[in-house]
Amino acid sequence: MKSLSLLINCVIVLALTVNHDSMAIDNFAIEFKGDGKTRVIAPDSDSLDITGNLTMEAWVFPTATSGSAIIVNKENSWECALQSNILKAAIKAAEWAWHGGGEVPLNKWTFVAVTFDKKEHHTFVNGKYEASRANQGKIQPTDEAFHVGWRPCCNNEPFTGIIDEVRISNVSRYQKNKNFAVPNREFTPDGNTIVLYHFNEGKGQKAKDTSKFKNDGELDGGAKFVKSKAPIKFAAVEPEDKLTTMWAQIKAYP
Ligand SMILES: [Ca+2]
Ligand SMILES: [Ca+2]
Repeated sequence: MKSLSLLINCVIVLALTVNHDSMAIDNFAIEFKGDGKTRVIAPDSDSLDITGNLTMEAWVFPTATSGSAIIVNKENSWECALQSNILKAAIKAAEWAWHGGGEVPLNKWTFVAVTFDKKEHHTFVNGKYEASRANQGKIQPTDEAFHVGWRPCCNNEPFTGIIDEVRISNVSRYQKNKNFAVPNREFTPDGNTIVLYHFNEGKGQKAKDTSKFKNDGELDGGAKFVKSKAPIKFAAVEPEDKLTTMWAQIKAYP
């Protein structure tokens, strides 16, 4: 009996291993044409009405310089963009104006982050602290939709290039004057994650939000999935992951 159960275990483990390999999903991202139509859009929601601490992050691969190329936008509330290749943000607290710092080159993958702590907003490029701007108070919430690569204002300030791994959080994840290690894996959602798009669907029109708030996006105006070469591995296997759970069950098998 013991050798039989051992054999069964081996077969199950082999099956899981094969299954896991065949799941070898490709990494995808979204390509934006910069034509004023291409966007990812998610409807307004209570969770998107962030009024306190905030972090906006993404991997970006711009292919053209423009006066303003939106990365993420919640109009009249918070947004960040590349303006002549410089990372900037506008957050509607004491002021609604573009400020920032940190150069983002064309045709390279760069990790950009903006944080707000109700006193200032801060920009970070590839984990390096770049600039701060005083902007006291709470952020004004709006009923506007959430967008990637586009804004419903100002000739849309469209992004040209590829964007991957968009995360919006209601916490300030990085601090003024402090650098941090560039993430080498996809993020996993935590309690402060409001939006997390891996964009790994690869086809169709839906961008699934892996946060608990389900701010799913829709690809619109010709936005399309393309293979991503952003230098990140897939998210670490989470404890609640099915494979891990099954593995624990197998190990518990007498
Ligand atoms: Ca709202
Ligand atoms: Ca991706």
